[in-house]
Amino acid sequence: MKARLYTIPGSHPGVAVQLMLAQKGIPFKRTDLFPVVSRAVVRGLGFPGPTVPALKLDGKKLQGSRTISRELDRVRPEPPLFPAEPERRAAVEEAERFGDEELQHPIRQAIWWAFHRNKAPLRDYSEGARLGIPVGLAVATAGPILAMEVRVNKATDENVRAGLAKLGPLLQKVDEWIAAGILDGEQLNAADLQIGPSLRLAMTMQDLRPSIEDRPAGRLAKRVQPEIAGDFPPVLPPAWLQPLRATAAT
Ligand SMILES: N[C@@H](CCC(=O)N[C@@H](CS)C(=O)NCC(=O)O)C(=O)O
Repeated sequence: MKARLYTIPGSHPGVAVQLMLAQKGIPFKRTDLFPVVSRAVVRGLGFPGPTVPALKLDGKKLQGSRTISRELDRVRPEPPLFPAEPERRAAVEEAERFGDEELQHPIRQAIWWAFHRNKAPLRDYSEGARLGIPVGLAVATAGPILAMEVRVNKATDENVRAGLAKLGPLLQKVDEWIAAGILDGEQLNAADLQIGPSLRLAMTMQDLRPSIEDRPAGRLAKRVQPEIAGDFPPVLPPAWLQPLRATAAT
């Protein structure tokens, strides 16, 4: 099987797909793209949309972490990413959808907002990235890209603050799914692999880590992705973190 993954360094759904491929035992090559530039590249390669993760699998063009998880189960059924029993499968699909549609984006917005305020930590986050230019140069010239990321992701003060206010209830939901055995079972499923990297990325932010790491959701994230590059010193206004800290404490 021939697989090439197109991703952006640090992309949480990009990590999810790398973990899926690893779990399936499918060797793959990885092309790291510059954020923003990635949009034109991915379209130029013939994928239908502008985002990563995008995967060429035996010539077939797959885009989006949820499309990819399904296709991987189709072409390489073992070990499965989804349970066979219909009710359990529906529960895992719902948790995976939640990870994609509800959890991914507030974290994406918070991290781009943070990089736009302080680009110094980009160097650590870029560890292991293969961008074709020295990381120092990439970081030094990142300003316009960061401004565009804030724009395309609508990472305004208002939206980031609102997203952070929702994070407590989202974590609660993940904890409940773990308690119900839908997540964090013996074998990691598509929802674990979708949700884990989002929470792991959030935990690189010192502002968020204490509210996540000591709860079931945080332990799942570390199980799914034990290592991650990057560490963001405090950057978010404390008032924005207040709702998360209040829910995490209860
Ligand atoms: N929800 C999609 C992710 C789509 C998405 O927004 N991807 C981001 C990276 S995490 C992207 O391609 N951004 C383009 C850019 O940053 O310019 C999935 O799970 O596949």
